Amino acid sequence: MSSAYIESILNKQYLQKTFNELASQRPRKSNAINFTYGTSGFRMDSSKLDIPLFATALITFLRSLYCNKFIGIMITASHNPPQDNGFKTIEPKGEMLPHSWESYVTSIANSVYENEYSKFETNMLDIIDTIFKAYPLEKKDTSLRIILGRDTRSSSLPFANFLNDFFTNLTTLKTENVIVLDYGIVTTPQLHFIVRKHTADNIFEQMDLTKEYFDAFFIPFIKLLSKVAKLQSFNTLLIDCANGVGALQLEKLLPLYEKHSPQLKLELINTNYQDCSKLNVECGADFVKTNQKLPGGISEEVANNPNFLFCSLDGDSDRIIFYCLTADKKFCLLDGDKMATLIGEFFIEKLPAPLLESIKLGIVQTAYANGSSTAYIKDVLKLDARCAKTGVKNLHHDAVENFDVGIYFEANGHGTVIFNDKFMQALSKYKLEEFEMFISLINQAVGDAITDLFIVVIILLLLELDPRDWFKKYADLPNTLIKCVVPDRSEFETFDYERQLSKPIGLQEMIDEIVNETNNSDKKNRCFVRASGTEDVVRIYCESSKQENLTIITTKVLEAIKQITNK
Ligand code: G16
Repeated sequence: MSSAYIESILNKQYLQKTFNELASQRPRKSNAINFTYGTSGFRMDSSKLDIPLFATALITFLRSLYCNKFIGIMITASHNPPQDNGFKTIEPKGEMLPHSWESYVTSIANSVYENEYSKFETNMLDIIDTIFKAYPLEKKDTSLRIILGRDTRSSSLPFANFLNDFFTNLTTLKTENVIVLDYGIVTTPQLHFIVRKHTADNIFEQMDLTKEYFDAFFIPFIKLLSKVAKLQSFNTLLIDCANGVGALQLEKLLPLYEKHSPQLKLELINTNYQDCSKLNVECGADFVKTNQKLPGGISEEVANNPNFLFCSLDGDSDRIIFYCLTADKKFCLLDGDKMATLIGEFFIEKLPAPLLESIKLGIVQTAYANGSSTAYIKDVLKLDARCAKTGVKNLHHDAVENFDVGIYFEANGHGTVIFNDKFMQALSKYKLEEFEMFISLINQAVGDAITDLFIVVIILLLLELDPRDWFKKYADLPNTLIKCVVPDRSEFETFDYERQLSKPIGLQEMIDEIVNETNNSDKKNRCFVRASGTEDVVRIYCESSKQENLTIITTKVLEAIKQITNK
């Protein structure tokens, strides 16, 4: 395939018309922004997303032709505020866009700035040439296969309409070779599942795959629940849906769940997904993790009821955070680190020793993992703990490359478990029916709040573990995560898995000095700064064995950032 071939199947008039419409609005909408396909695709205020949308559509078009398979686009800004939105593409097997293609889509977005269509077209064809030189492929029969999904934001439907229109009109391929399936409002993990399913089963038309998604994970969940003799520590799980798509999907699931008369009650709060202005506001996984407190919508009576366990989903239901209160009302955060260690412990407890010895089982975290969790993994669980850059795609790759069973979680509650054929073959030699059913609860494609919910609940119930005892497994070092608005976050460059800055020059030395000056003999102070890939801020993470050090360190680091960026 070559740029000449792509050129021959483009409806140039349509492309030019669309480009000109963008160009006419450009000064108003996308004033001098340097676009980057970041941690989770493009993400920013929805009013500025016109060019990223166009670039995402073009790269998806190319990727679909290149793979000759379905490629998905999810329209969501997940944990971000309601006015934001974003796009990320989903590969045929449910993975994220390959790293090298991220730079192509970034180049396309930034090249739209040339005001003339002819310059843009030359630039785009150059990029296409670069792509197909790097990925040579000869194909005669190409087809465009796209799957769309979106969250509940008010801007999501207009974006989906644009994409439907764009793909239908962009090419001169025969109609039967252009398939655009719009799955409407779905969670991000559901869209990953749907794309994977279309690819695996060669399905070319739209089907009720959200039902299949639920069946795949929900049926083993119900079966495992029925094996629990009697609920010991909690009898109700209260799910904060962040007023997002999780509410819509779980509201469909709840009547099915109740038909099985389960002992464990599931209750939903923050379910107002119809009012987009409420999405993630004072609720949801990010709110609970960052503020380390209960979300809105929980009465004091419920909060103090020892029979309740709580959890919060995020805006597109790919992350989850658990929590509970102690008898003296202490807030116990059960975050991604706690989930990773719980799952690790469950594998260790349930797998026979010879099997465990024959496989590589380990945990992948990021720089945000609490130091106590990493120490617990290494010293108590005796497992390998690895660090990857922020973004589940990075953790996923690391887990696949290094482990037969890789448990990966970001502290913010985003993660899952992957296992390879070697593990599955080894497992099949033992007759561990219950464990096999347990692993079928796991969505290996991507971090998924709903399946993670099933996993954690089943582990707690099968181990008869009280959530408060889960919390006590290790004590988190006091920590804080704050945001800082800077003139240009792209000036912040990191190395060492984002634990250190190489730019702006001099800032890392200042941070080191601040951290050292308050360090106790245990040397547990830690602080790092990195540019967010999803919000226009830099993030400052700090932990220490002394709570009072956190404010001292972050105040000084904020001053240092101000000093350096205002130079
Ligand atoms: C996304 C990514 C996560 C990442 C988070 C914050 O989450 O999927 O892996 O941890 O953004 O990233 P950053 O610190 O770069 O802004 P979500 O749930 O918003 O899609």
